[in-house]
Amino acid sequence: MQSHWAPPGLDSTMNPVYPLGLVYLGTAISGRHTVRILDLCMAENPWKDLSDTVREYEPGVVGISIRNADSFGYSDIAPSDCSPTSFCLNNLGRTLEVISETGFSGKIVVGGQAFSMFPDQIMEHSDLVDFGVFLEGEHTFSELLDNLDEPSSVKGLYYRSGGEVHFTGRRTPADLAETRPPDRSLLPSGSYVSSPEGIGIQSKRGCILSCSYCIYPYLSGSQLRLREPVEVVEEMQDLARQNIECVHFVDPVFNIPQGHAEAICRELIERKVSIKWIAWFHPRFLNREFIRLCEDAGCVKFELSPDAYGQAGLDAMKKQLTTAEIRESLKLARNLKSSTITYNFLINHPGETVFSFIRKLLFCIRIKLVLHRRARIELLNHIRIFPGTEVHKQAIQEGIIQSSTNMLPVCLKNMKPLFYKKSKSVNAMYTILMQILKFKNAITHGI
Ligand code: B12
Ligand code: SF4
Repeated sequence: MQSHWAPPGLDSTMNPVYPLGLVYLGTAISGRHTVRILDLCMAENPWKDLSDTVREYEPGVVGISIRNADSFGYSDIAPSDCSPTSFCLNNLGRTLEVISETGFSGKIVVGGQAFSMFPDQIMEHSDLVDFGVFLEGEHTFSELLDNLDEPSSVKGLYYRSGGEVHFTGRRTPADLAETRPPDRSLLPSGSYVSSPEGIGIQSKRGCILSCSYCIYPYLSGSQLRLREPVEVVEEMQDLARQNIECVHFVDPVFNIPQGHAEAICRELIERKVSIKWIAWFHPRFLNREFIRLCEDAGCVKFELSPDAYGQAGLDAMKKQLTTAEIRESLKLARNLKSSTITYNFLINHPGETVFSFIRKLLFCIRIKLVLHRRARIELLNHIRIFPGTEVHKQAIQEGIIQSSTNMLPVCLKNMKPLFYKKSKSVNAMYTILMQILKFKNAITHGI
């Protein structure tokens, strides 16, 4: 089950996304077990739906996917203390309560990215959680179902024994060739088609880069595990047959390795698959021919995350990117036929100075002047500090947080200090910028 995580419609970050991880998980156990997937993010009345489903279906095991730590964006701008932010621990508490009230007597298993980022805290939160699956779930969950009475033999698992939580140790990430492609009939994509984020599809797991703030290599490994391009395209072809218009590659970076991305594009073109797609790209590996190939294969949005503009910031965050390469990406983007490009930049990151902040703003203006509506810029994001990243260690050394700081808060007050904001001068400039934007907004909306 995908845990309910936010009041629907109250926050722009809440566009529902197809729970691909759950579908992979269901696929891994289907055939040997009866599977039913419930996405509480799509429910009008989530707690009632949960209660009704458990009563009706009487499962032996309930699996809860905890994807997001909270519903907050990466910026600390908008929310006031009464904004509708929700926190995964609060939602988990309510979820467990509702399940208990049905008289459920089976086992409860949690997993998902937020669980893997905060396993100890989540296990300690409530002893109603029997097991926690760390990182990828296909093999661990599957083995657990066969060994519910002997969990210590299952790698990658948190379990309880003698009143304490134990961890069986990390499991080596599986070869994707050993992982069955997602059987989407377990959760038809139909209700998600209106999501602007498209339906998720995965062509690889892992990222070989190690940007200092990023949690992806921790979550999906720092070695690449690739799916066969033909298999990926067959999945896209199936989705196209079901009238899915747009898919979103959930890969950390689509164009590393470039040959794999090219093979997918060529296969899509050869089979004349009519489906639009979105992906994240690394600017270093873009060139004119590759961009054309992607567009011909259906790419409608190129997402770039240069994050910094200026070499000191790029190096401080280990971006493996140069300012010249970012500028080059803009030149290349002039040739986009019909697709759009998104530039994501962070603010007040390691290595940021007032000078780099101003340069970044000017570059963003330049992007808009050159590309107009074909470009979208995400500029107001701060680094959210997550354990398991280099920035977490750096922030402790720099006194931004303490090693004892609780990184999984349950209220906004405790959440606000968890963003990396070192330079006071940049912060002051950022505040001025926010005031200008608010003023501009007020004028535009006549308030
Ligand atoms: C792609 C992606 C997106 C895309 C989704 C596109 C789409 N159409 O699917 C977009 C851009 C829309 C997006 C949005 C957001 N995202 Co996002 N996203 C990702 C990304 C890169 C991949 C997710 C994915 O699909 N993985 C592939 C599937 C197959 O793997 P999986 O979900 O991890 O599932 C496996 C395991 O987790 C486990 N598992 C999962 N559930 C369960 C349940 C049980 C019971 C068990 C046993 C195991 C298990 O088994 C699965 C199979 O191995 C991850 C980063 C990452 N590397 O994981 C961030 C990530 C999941 N996102 C994150 C966040 C925060 C968000 C947003 C809240 C951002 C925002 N403020 O707007 C929104 C929320 C959207 C929503 N409604 O939930 C965080 C979540 C954790 C956290 N920090 O809170 C991550 C980890 C990134 C980060 N920087 O921290 N996201
Ligand atoms: S930010 Fe992107 S390129 Fe850098 S480590 Fe994370 S996923 Fe990889």
